[in-house]
Amino acid sequence: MRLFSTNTVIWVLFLLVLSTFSYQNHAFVSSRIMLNRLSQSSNYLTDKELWFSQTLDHFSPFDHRRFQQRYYEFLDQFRLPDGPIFLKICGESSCNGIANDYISVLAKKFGAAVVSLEHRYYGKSSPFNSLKTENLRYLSSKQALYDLAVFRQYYQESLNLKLNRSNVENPWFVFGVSYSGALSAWFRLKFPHLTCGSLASSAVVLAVYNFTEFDQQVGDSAGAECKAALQETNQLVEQRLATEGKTVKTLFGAAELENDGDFFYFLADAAVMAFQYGNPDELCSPLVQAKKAGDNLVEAYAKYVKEYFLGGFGVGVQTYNQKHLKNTALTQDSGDRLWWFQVCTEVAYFQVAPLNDSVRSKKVDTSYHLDLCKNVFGEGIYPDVTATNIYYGGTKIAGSKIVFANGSQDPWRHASKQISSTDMPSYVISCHNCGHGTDMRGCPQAPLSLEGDAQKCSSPDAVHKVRQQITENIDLWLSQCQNLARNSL
Ligand SMILES: *[C@@H]1O[C@H](CO)[C@@H](O)[C@H](O)[C@H]1NC(C)=O
Ligand SMILES: *[C@@H]1O[C@H](CO)[C@@H](O)[C@H](O)[C@H]1NC(C)=O
Ligand SMILES: *[C@@H]1O[C@H](CO)[C@@H](O)[C@H](O)[C@H]1NC(C)=O
Ligand SMILES: CC(=O)N[C@H]1CO[C@H](CO)[C@@H](O)[C@@H]1O
Repeated sequence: MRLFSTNTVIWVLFLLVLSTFSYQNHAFVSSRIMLNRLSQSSNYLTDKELWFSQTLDHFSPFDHRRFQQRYYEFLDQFRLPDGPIFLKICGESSCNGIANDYISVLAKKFGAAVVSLEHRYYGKSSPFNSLKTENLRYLSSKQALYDLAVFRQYYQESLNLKLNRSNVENPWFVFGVSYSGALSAWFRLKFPHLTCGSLASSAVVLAVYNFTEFDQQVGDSAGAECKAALQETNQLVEQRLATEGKTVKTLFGAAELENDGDFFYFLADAAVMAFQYGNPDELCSPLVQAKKAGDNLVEAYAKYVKEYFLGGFGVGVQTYNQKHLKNTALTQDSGDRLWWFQVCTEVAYFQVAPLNDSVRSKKVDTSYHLDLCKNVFGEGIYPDVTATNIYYGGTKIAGSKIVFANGSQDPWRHASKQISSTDMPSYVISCHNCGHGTDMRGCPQAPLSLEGDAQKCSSPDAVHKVRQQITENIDLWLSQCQNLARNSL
């Protein structure tokens, strides 16, 4: 049994209050947030919450404060007592359970336990009730990696206790998609003795300041016709905004976005979503159709945005509203503010319009992002991308036993490691609707298909092939780990 501090009582009360809020049925969050929020418990292998007492500041010798961090365990497939343990890293959103994606297939194949730790600050793992900038000082990927290391030790020890044994190590393997994919690679890099290998799916390991390749990939993924239609649409919106701003914003269901920059970012992200998450035709078919028929492009795009982006995906317009991002109260939508803090301090990925031939409005530029960081978090907050890449290595990451996998249509892949190197294979899954995290999530990537159904990918074979390669890597590295353990006995 763990002993709880008196703070825990306060925490439990707070969580009770929190859990009485009705959770929105968001199936999905914006590309800034990048991860799925799942609403139905049937989408999870488990959503039974467990708690762990975590150190607030791993880098201070004086500060011994702790906070409660949420985690999950799924043991149905676990081959007792020495099967592998899959650590599925949760990223920049509330972690409401272990999602039933391709990990369930892998767990079955390897007889693995699956455990998942919520990222500090997100969901119910916030150390503070107020998310004012000063309180966000312990929100970083570095602290998060240390959380994972400490949790991994704690979980192994409690498993040993349960099994009445000591000094036994199960072979661990880490998994993550997107930002948590980067954490997966970085965990293997910084704590190689704690894991046998890593799957870094659509892992954004390179911090990028002016991320122009992002918009270029959107154009490439759209194809010539759809790209031209998107560009024309954006120009038309820009023109109309000058004279009838409120009317145009209302047409897109986004009247609340008073800042024009926020509105243009919102418009750009609505298109991104189609390619990033494997639903390109939902956007391109109606737009190209409208162009051919000489119909109003702005109205066609507005229909897509309202019915599909806001309606089907359930993205909230407020996600793009700096007024909302400034809100320091802890709510179920705090993830937006928290992720922007990580963007504005560590990784940037500023999705600016390229100088030439951009799809998005030129108004989404570097100044827009820097102004946002300043407006939302205050003076002096800006991303030190160079420091981040020095710390982790960017695409020159000097790790080992890390598999990278990217989707051909995913704009994020340009912040990932796309070239294979010794001990770090990199695979690209190429198909018409292969986007962010296709290896784990199949197609489309959102809304999530259970068990990462690959049949709806335009080339299921491309997915199967990469999954086969991933499985071979996991198998090899787990067995090397087990041999090592055996030899050291
Ligand atoms: C645990 O192991 C010890 C030593 O092998 C043994 O004496 C004890 O009975 C075991 N306890 C349980 C609960 O299995
Ligand atoms: C980013 O783009 C802005 C505007 O084009 C430019 O002033 C700045 O030097 C660029 N910064 C980097 C690091 O590339
Ligand atoms: C701008 O983009 C177009 C179309 O991709 C290309 O043909 C042209 O060479 C580019 N111009 C510059 C200055 O890069
Ligand atoms: C492994 C692989 O196919 N990598 C390719 C990914 O895409 C880039 C271009 O964006 C190529 O340069 C890599 O070779």
